[in-house]
Amino acid sequence: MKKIALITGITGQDGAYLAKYLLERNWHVFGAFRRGSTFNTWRLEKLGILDKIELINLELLEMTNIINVIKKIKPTTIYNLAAQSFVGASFEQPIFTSEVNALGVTRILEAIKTIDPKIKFYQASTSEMFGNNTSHLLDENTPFYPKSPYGASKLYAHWISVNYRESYNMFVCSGILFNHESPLRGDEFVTKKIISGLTKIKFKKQKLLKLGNLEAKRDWGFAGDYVEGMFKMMNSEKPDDYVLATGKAYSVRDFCEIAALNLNMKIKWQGTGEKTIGINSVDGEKVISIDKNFYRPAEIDCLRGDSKKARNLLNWKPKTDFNSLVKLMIEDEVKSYA
Ligand code: NAP
Ligand code: G4F
Repeated sequence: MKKIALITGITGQDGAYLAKYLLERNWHVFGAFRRGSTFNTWRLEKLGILDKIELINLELLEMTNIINVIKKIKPTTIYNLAAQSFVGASFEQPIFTSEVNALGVTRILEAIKTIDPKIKFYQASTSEMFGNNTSHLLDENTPFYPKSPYGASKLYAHWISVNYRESYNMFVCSGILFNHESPLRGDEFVTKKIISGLTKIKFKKQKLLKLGNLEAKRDWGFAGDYVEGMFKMMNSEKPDDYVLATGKAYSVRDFCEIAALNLNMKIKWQGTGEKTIGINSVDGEKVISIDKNFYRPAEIDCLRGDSKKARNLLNWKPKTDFNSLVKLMIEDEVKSYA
Protein backbone atom coordinates (compact mmCIF):
# COMPACT_ATOMS: atom_id res chain seq x y z
CA MET A 1 0.00 0.00 0.00
CA LYS A 2 1.28 3.48 -0.90
CA LYS A 3 2.32 5.74 1.94
CA ILE A 4 0.39 9.00 2.11
CA ALA A 5 2.11 12.34 2.70
CA LEU A 6 0.43 15.66 3.29
CA ILE A 7 2.65 18.64 2.47
CA THR A 8 1.49 22.05 3.66
CA GLY A 9 2.95 24.96 1.70
CA ILE A 10 2.86 22.97 -1.58
CA THR A 11 2.93 26.20 -3.62
CA GLY A 12 6.26 27.25 -2.05
CA GLN A 13 9.85 26.42 -2.99
CA ASP A 14 10.40 23.50 -0.61
CA GLY A 15 6.88 22.12 -1.08
CA ALA A 16 7.53 21.67 -4.80
CA TYR A 17 10.95 20.00 -4.37
CA LEU A 18 9.74 17.74 -1.56
CA ALA A 19 6.66 16.66 -3.54
CA LYS A 20 8.88 15.69 -6.48
CA TYR A 21 11.23 13.79 -4.18
CA LEU A 22 8.36 11.83 -2.57
CA LEU A 23 6.63 11.08 -5.89
CA GLU A 24 9.90 9.62 -7.18
CA ARG A 25 9.82 7.29 -4.17
CA ASN A 26 6.27 6.20 -4.89
CA TRP A 27 4.51 8.19 -2.17
CA HIS A 28 0.95 9.36 -2.62
CA VAL A 29 1.25 13.13 -2.21
CA PHE A 30 -1.47 15.50 -1.07
CA GLY A 31 -0.46 19.12 -1.50
CA ALA A 32 -2.17 21.65 0.75
CA PHE A 33 -2.58 25.23 -0.42
CA ARG A 34 -4.41 28.19 1.05
CA ARG A 35 -7.36 29.64 -0.79
CA GLY A 36 -6.69 32.93 -2.60
CA SER A 37 -7.98 34.77 -5.62
CA THR A 38 -5.43 32.93 -7.77
CA PHE A 39 -3.73 29.60 -7.27
CA ASN A 40 0.00 29.84 -7.73
CA THR A 41 1.10 26.66 -9.53
CA TRP A 42 4.20 27.76 -11.43
CA ARG A 43 6.69 25.82 -9.31
CA LEU A 44 4.76 22.55 -9.58
CA GLU A 45 4.40 23.11 -13.32
CA LYS A 46 8.10 23.87 -13.68
CA LEU A 47 8.98 20.55 -12.01
CA GLY A 48 6.35 18.76 -14.14
CA ILE A 49 4.39 17.40 -11.17
CA LEU A 50 1.20 19.48 -11.02
CA ASP A 51 -0.96 16.63 -12.33
CA LYS A 52 0.66 14.05 -10.03
CA ILE A 53 -0.36 15.67 -6.76
CA GLU A 54 -3.78 15.70 -5.11
CA LEU A 55 -4.42 19.29 -4.14
CA ILE A 56 -6.43 20.23 -1.10
CA ASN A 57 -7.34 23.51 0.59
CA LEU A 58 -5.77 24.04 3.98
CA GLU A 59 -5.49 27.26 5.94
CA LEU A 60 -3.24 27.17 9.01
CA LEU A 61 -5.44 29.77 10.74
CA GLU A 62 -8.49 27.45 10.61
CA MET A 63 -8.61 24.62 13.18
CA THR A 64 -11.72 22.95 11.74
CA ASN A 65 -10.25 23.00 8.25
CA ILE A 66 -7.09 21.28 9.49
CA ILE A 67 -9.06 18.61 11.36
CA ASN A 68 -11.28 17.90 8.34
CA VAL A 69 -8.33 17.62 5.95
CA ILE A 70 -6.48 15.15 8.21
CA LYS A 71 -9.63 13.07 8.78
CA LYS A 72 -10.36 13.00 5.07
CA ILE A 73 -6.98 12.02 3.63
CA LYS A 74 -5.60 9.99 6.56
CA PRO A 75 -1.92 10.82 5.97
CA THR A 76 0.87 8.68 7.41
CA THR A 77 3.18 11.72 7.44
CA ILE A 78 2.64 15.48 7.49
CA TYR A 79 5.40 17.86 6.40
CA ASN A 80 4.51 21.32 7.66
CA LEU A 81 6.28 23.67 5.25
CA ALA A 82 3.62 26.39 5.22
CA ALA A 83 4.64 29.69 6.79
CA GLN A 84 4.87 33.42 6.39
CA SER A 85 8.51 32.80 5.56
CA PHE A 86 9.83 36.27 4.73
CA VAL A 87 11.82 37.69 7.65
CA GLY A 88 11.54 41.29 6.41
CA ALA A 89 7.73 41.10 6.25
CA SER A 90 7.55 39.71 9.79
CA PHE A 91 8.59 43.12 11.16
CA GLU A 92 5.59 44.66 9.37
CA GLN A 93 3.14 41.84 10.17
CA PRO A 94 4.31 40.27 13.44
CA ILE A 95 0.85 39.17 14.59
CA PHE A 96 -0.11 37.46 11.35
CA THR A 97 3.35 35.85 11.23
CA SER A 98 2.89 34.46 14.74
CA GLU A 99 -0.66 33.24 14.08
CA VAL A 100 0.47 31.25 11.06
CA ASN A 101 4.00 30.18 12.02
CA ALA A 102 3.55 29.57 15.73
CA LEU A 103 -0.11 28.81 16.52
CA GLY A 104 -0.59 27.16 13.12
CA VAL A 105 1.80 24.45 14.28
CA THR A 106 -0.03 23.94 17.57
CA ARG A 107 -3.27 23.58 15.60
CA ILE A 108 -1.81 20.78 13.46
CA LEU A 109 -0.22 19.03 16.45
CA GLU A 110 -3.50 19.16 18.39
CA ALA A 111 -5.37 17.78 15.39
CA ILE A 112 -2.86 14.91 15.05
CA LYS A 113 -3.00 14.14 18.77
CA THR A 114 -6.79 14.00 18.67
CA ILE A 115 -7.29 12.15 15.37
CA ASP A 116 -4.32 9.75 15.22
CA PRO A 117 -1.15 10.37 17.28
CA LYS A 118 0.72 7.85 15.08
CA ILE A 119 0.80 10.33 12.19
CA LYS A 120 4.41 11.50 11.80
CA PHE A 121 5.02 15.27 11.79
CA TYR A 122 7.86 17.35 10.32
CA GLN A 123 8.26 20.98 11.39
CA ALA A 124 10.17 23.42 9.16
CA SER A 125 12.39 25.13 11.72
CA THR A 126 15.09 27.61 10.83
CA SER A 127 18.54 28.98 11.52
CA GLU A 128 16.80 32.33 12.17
CA MET A 129 16.05 30.94 15.65
CA PHE A 130 19.76 31.27 16.54
CA GLY A 131 19.84 35.02 15.99
CA ASN A 132 23.13 36.84 16.21
CA ASN A 133 25.18 34.01 17.63
CA THR A 134 28.18 34.60 15.41
CA SER A 135 31.02 33.21 17.47
CA HIS A 136 31.04 29.66 16.18
CA LEU A 137 29.39 27.05 14.00
CA LEU A 138 25.77 26.66 15.07
CA ASP A 139 24.37 23.24 15.87
CA GLU A 140 21.50 21.54 17.74
CA ASN A 141 23.07 22.45 21.11
CA THR A 142 23.55 26.17 20.42
CA PRO A 143 21.24 28.42 22.47
CA PHE A 144 18.55 30.28 20.51
CA TYR A 145 18.15 34.08 20.53
CA PRO A 146 15.89 35.12 17.62
CA LYS A 147 16.22 38.63 16.20
CA SER A 148 12.94 38.90 14.27
CA PRO A 149 9.23 38.22 14.82
CA TYR A 150 9.69 35.46 12.22
CA GLY A 151 12.51 33.89 14.26
CA ALA A 152 10.51 34.18 17.48
CA SER A 153 7.42 32.60 15.90
CA LYS A 154 9.51 29.72 14.57
CA LEU A 155 11.16 29.23 17.94
CA TYR A 156 7.73 28.78 19.55
CA ALA A 157 6.85 26.30 16.79
CA HIS A 158 10.11 24.43 17.39
CA TRP A 159 9.55 24.10 21.13
CA ILE A 160 5.88 23.14 20.83
CA SER A 161 6.95 20.42 18.41
CA VAL A 162 9.56 19.13 20.86
CA ASN A 163 6.95 19.34 23.60
CA TYR A 164 4.40 17.17 21.76
CA ARG A 165 7.14 14.63 20.99
CA GLU A 166 8.13 14.40 24.63
CA SER A 167 4.66 14.70 26.21
CA TYR A 168 2.66 12.42 23.92
CA ASN A 169 5.36 10.19 22.48
CA MET A 170 4.57 11.40 18.98
CA PHE A 171 6.95 11.03 16.00
CA VAL A 172 7.87 14.71 15.56
CA CYS A 173 11.04 16.01 13.89
CA SER A 174 12.17 19.59 13.70
CA GLY A 175 14.56 20.33 10.85
CA ILE A 176 16.65 23.39 11.67
CA LEU A 177 17.49 24.41 8.14
CA PHE A 178 19.91 27.10 7.08
CA ASN A 179 19.12 29.20 3.99
CA HIS A 180 18.46 27.11 0.92
CA GLU A 181 17.84 28.54 -2.50
CA SER A 182 17.01 27.48 -6.05
CA PRO A 183 15.44 28.71 -9.27
CA LEU A 184 12.11 28.21 -7.44
CA ARG A 185 13.00 30.73 -4.72
CA GLY A 186 10.50 33.55 -4.11
CA ASP A 187 11.37 36.86 -5.82
CA GLU A 188 11.79 38.84 -2.59
CA PHE A 189 14.60 36.74 -1.09
CA VAL A 190 18.00 38.26 -1.67
CA THR A 191 19.54 35.48 -3.79
CA LYS A 192 16.68 35.41 -6.29
CA LYS A 193 16.48 39.19 -6.26
CA ILE A 194 20.19 39.48 -7.17
CA ILE A 195 20.01 36.76 -9.84
CA SER A 196 16.90 38.23 -11.40
CA GLY A 197 18.08 41.86 -11.12
CA LEU A 198 21.57 41.32 -12.57
CA THR A 199 20.19 39.15 -15.39
CA LYS A 200 17.67 41.86 -16.29
CA ILE A 201 20.50 44.41 -16.27
CA LYS A 202 22.60 42.15 -18.49
CA PHE A 203 19.73 41.91 -20.99
CA LYS A 204 19.02 45.67 -20.73
CA LYS A 205 15.59 45.21 -19.11
CA GLN A 206 16.54 47.03 -15.90
CA LYS A 207 19.16 49.64 -15.02
CA LEU A 208 19.79 49.31 -11.29
CA LEU A 209 19.54 46.68 -8.53
CA LYS A 210 18.72 48.15 -5.09
CA LEU A 211 19.75 46.12 -2.05
CA GLY A 212 19.96 46.47 1.74
CA ASN A 213 22.76 45.18 3.96
CA LEU A 214 25.57 43.85 1.76
CA GLU A 215 27.64 42.56 4.68
CA ALA A 216 25.16 39.99 6.06
CA LYS A 217 26.52 36.47 5.69
CA ARG A 218 24.42 33.37 5.18
CA ASP A 219 25.08 29.65 4.85
CA TRP A 220 23.46 29.13 1.45
CA GLY A 221 22.66 25.64 0.17
CA PHE A 222 20.49 24.18 -2.60
CA ALA A 223 16.83 23.45 -1.72
CA GLY A 224 16.85 20.18 -3.69
CA ASP A 225 19.52 18.81 -1.33
CA TYR A 226 17.64 19.91 1.78
CA VAL A 227 14.34 18.13 1.05
CA GLU A 228 16.33 14.90 1.00
CA GLY A 229 17.42 15.69 4.56
CA MET A 230 13.78 16.24 5.59
CA PHE A 231 12.85 12.83 4.17
CA LYS A 232 15.76 11.13 5.92
CA MET A 233 14.75 12.63 9.28
CA MET A 234 11.21 11.37 8.87
CA ASN A 235 12.33 7.91 7.86
CA SER A 236 14.91 7.38 10.57
CA GLU A 237 14.18 5.15 13.52
CA LYS A 238 13.82 7.83 16.17
CA PRO A 239 12.31 11.31 15.88
CA ASP A 240 14.80 14.08 16.63
CA ASP A 241 15.95 17.58 15.67
CA TYR A 242 18.64 18.12 13.04
CA VAL A 243 20.57 21.04 11.60
CA LEU A 244 20.96 21.01 7.80
CA ALA A 245 23.67 23.38 6.54
CA THR A 246 26.72 23.55 4.28
CA GLY A 247 29.11 24.89 6.94
CA LYS A 248 30.24 27.79 4.73
CA ALA A 249 28.99 31.37 4.88
CA TYR A 250 29.18 34.07 2.19
CA SER A 251 28.07 37.69 2.25
CA VAL A 252 25.39 39.31 0.11
CA ARG A 253 28.29 41.24 -1.46
CA ASP A 254 30.01 37.91 -2.35
CA PHE A 255 26.77 36.65 -3.86
CA CYS A 256 26.53 39.73 -6.10
CA GLU A 257 30.12 39.31 -7.27
CA ILE A 258 29.82 35.62 -8.15
CA ALA A 259 26.42 36.09 -9.81
CA ALA A 260 27.86 38.93 -11.91
CA LEU A 261 30.87 36.83 -12.98
CA ASN A 262 28.46 34.15 -14.20
CA LEU A 263 26.93 36.81 -16.44
CA ASN A 264 30.34 38.02 -17.70
CA MET A 265 30.02 41.17 -15.62
CA LYS A 266 32.56 42.27 -13.00
CA ILE A 267 31.46 44.29 -9.98
CA LYS A 268 33.83 46.96 -8.69
CA TRP A 269 32.64 48.49 -5.41
CA GLN A 270 32.92 52.17 -4.49
CA GLY A 271 31.98 53.96 -1.26
CA THR A 272 30.93 52.51 2.09
CA GLY A 273 27.69 51.81 4.00
CA GLU A 274 24.61 53.43 2.50
CA LYS A 275 26.79 55.17 -0.10
CA THR A 276 28.11 51.92 -1.55
CA ILE A 277 27.64 51.43 -5.26
CA GLY A 278 28.55 48.55 -7.53
CA ILE A 279 29.94 49.39 -10.97
CA ASN A 280 30.12 46.86 -13.78
CA SER A 281 33.74 47.40 -14.73
CA VAL A 282 33.11 45.81 -18.15
CA ASP A 283 31.10 48.85 -19.33
CA GLY A 284 31.49 51.31 -16.43
CA GLU A 285 27.73 51.39 -15.64
CA LYS A 286 26.42 51.70 -12.09
CA VAL A 287 24.40 48.51 -11.50
CA ILE A 288 23.97 48.20 -7.71
CA SER A 289 23.03 50.77 -5.08
CA ILE A 290 21.83 50.70 -1.49
CA ASP A 291 18.24 51.42 -0.48
CA LYS A 292 17.75 51.80 3.28
CA ASN A 293 14.19 50.46 2.91
CA PHE A 294 15.72 47.00 2.65
CA TYR A 295 17.52 47.32 5.98
CA ARG A 296 15.82 45.47 8.85
CA PRO A 297 15.14 46.84 12.36
CA ALA A 298 17.39 44.06 13.64
CA GLU A 299 19.84 42.08 11.55
CA ILE A 300 21.68 38.78 11.89
CA ASP A 301 25.26 39.37 10.78
CA CYS A 302 26.23 35.78 10.09
CA LEU A 303 24.65 32.33 10.11
CA ARG A 304 26.85 29.28 9.58
CA GLY A 305 25.73 25.80 10.54
CA ASP A 306 27.32 22.54 11.60
CA SER A 307 25.34 19.59 10.28
CA LYS A 308 27.57 16.81 11.61
CA LYS A 309 24.64 15.19 13.46
CA ALA A 310 22.71 14.83 10.18
CA ARG A 311 25.89 13.72 8.40
CA ASN A 312 26.58 11.02 10.99
CA LEU A 313 23.09 9.78 11.87
CA LEU A 314 21.21 10.36 8.60
CA ASN A 315 24.10 10.01 6.18
CA TRP A 316 23.01 13.35 4.73
CA LYS A 317 25.28 15.92 3.20
CA PRO A 318 24.73 18.81 0.81
CA LYS A 319 25.81 17.99 -2.75
CA THR A 320 25.75 21.51 -4.19
CA ASP A 321 28.41 24.06 -3.20
CA PHE A 322 27.99 27.83 -3.25
CA ASN A 323 29.48 28.42 -6.72
CA SER A 324 27.40 25.62 -8.26
CA LEU A 325 24.27 27.02 -6.60
CA VAL A 326 24.80 30.50 -8.04
CA LYS A 327 25.62 29.02 -11.44
CA LEU A 328 22.51 26.84 -11.59
CA MET A 329 20.29 29.77 -10.56
CA ILE A 330 21.83 32.02 -13.23
CA GLU A 331 21.56 29.33 -15.92
CA ASP A 332 17.89 28.90 -15.19
CA GLU A 333 17.21 32.64 -15.13
CA VAL A 334 19.02 33.27 -18.41
CA LYS A 335 16.82 30.68 -20.18
CA SER A 336 13.85 33.03 -20.08
CA TYR A 337 15.81 35.59 -22.15
CA ALA A 338 17.08 33.14 -24.80
P1 NAP B 1 7.90 29.72 0.73
O1 NAP B 1 8.38 29.50 -0.67
O2 NAP B 1 7.64 31.10 1.20
O3 NAP B 1 6.54 28.86 0.90
C1 NAP B 1 5.68 29.05 2.00
C2 NAP B 1 4.39 28.33 1.73
O4 NAP B 1 3.50 28.52 2.86
C3 NAP B 1 3.62 28.82 0.50
O5 NAP B 1 3.07 27.70 -0.17
C4 NAP B 1 2.49 29.66 1.11
O6 NAP B 1 1.34 29.76 0.31
C5 NAP B 1 2.20 28.83 2.37
N1 NAP B 1 1.44 29.57 3.38
C6 NAP B 1 1.71 30.79 3.89
N2 NAP B 1 0.78 31.14 4.79
C7 NAP B 1 -0.11 30.11 4.86
C8 NAP B 1 -1.30 29.87 5.61
N3 NAP B 1 -1.77 30.79 6.46
N4 NAP B 1 -1.96 28.70 5.44
C9 NAP B 1 -1.50 27.79 4.56
N5 NAP B 1 -0.39 27.95 3.80
C10 NAP B 1 0.31 29.10 3.96
O7 NAP B 1 8.89 29.04 1.77
P2 NAP B 1 10.03 27.94 1.53
O8 NAP B 1 11.31 28.61 1.22
O9 NAP B 1 9.49 26.87 0.64
O10 NAP B 1 10.19 27.36 3.00
C11 NAP B 1 9.40 26.27 3.47
C12 NAP B 1 9.37 26.29 4.98
O11 NAP B 1 10.69 26.17 5.50
C13 NAP B 1 8.81 27.57 5.60
O12 NAP B 1 8.11 27.20 6.77
C14 NAP B 1 10.04 28.38 5.95
O13 NAP B 1 9.76 29.26 7.03
C15 NAP B 1 11.00 27.27 6.36
N6 NAP B 1 12.42 27.55 6.14
C16 NAP B 1 12.87 27.93 4.91
C17 NAP B 1 14.22 28.14 4.71
C18 NAP B 1 14.76 28.56 3.36
O14 NAP B 1 15.91 29.00 3.31
N7 NAP B 1 14.01 28.42 2.28
C19 NAP B 1 15.13 27.93 5.77
C20 NAP B 1 14.64 27.50 6.99
C21 NAP B 1 13.28 27.29 7.16
P3 NAP B 1 1.17 30.92 -0.81
O15 NAP B 1 1.79 30.38 -2.07
O16 NAP B 1 -0.31 31.05 -0.90
O17 NAP B 1 1.86 32.15 -0.28
O1 G4F C 1 17.16 36.33 1.49
P1 G4F C 1 16.75 36.87 2.81
O2 G4F C 1 15.49 37.65 2.86
O3 G4F C 1 16.72 35.60 3.78
P2 G4F C 1 16.73 35.46 5.38
O4 G4F C 1 16.28 36.69 6.03
O5 G4F C 1 18.08 34.95 5.76
O6 G4F C 1 15.63 34.35 5.61
C1 G4F C 1 15.59 33.15 4.83
O7 G4F C 1 16.38 32.17 5.46
C2 G4F C 1 15.90 31.74 6.76
C3 G4F C 1 16.89 30.69 7.26
O8 G4F C 1 17.97 31.33 7.90
C4 G4F C 1 14.51 31.18 6.58
F1 G4F C 1 14.05 30.70 7.78
C5 G4F C 1 13.59 32.25 6.05
O9 G4F C 1 12.29 31.68 5.85
C6 G4F C 1 14.13 32.72 4.71
O10 G4F C 1 14.03 31.66 3.79
O11 G4F C 1 17.89 37.77 3.41
C7 G4F C 1 19.22 37.31 3.57
C8 G4F C 1 20.11 38.46 4.00
C9 G4F C 1 19.56 39.27 5.18
O12 G4F C 1 20.60 39.53 6.05
C10 G4F C 1 19.07 40.57 4.56
O13 G4F C 1 19.10 41.69 5.41
O14 G4F C 1 20.21 39.39 2.92
C11 G4F C 1 20.07 40.70 3.42
N1 G4F C 1 19.63 41.58 2.34
C12 G4F C 1 20.36 42.60 1.82
N2 G4F C 1 19.66 43.22 0.86
C13 G4F C 1 18.47 41.53 1.71
C14 G4F C 1 18.47 42.56 0.77
N3 G4F C 1 17.40 40.68 1.84
C15 G4F C 1 16.35 40.85 1.02
N4 G4F C 1 15.31 39.98 1.11
N5 G4F C 1 16.31 41.89 0.09
C16 G4F C 1 17.35 42.77 -0.07
O15 G4F C 1 17.30 43.68 -0.90
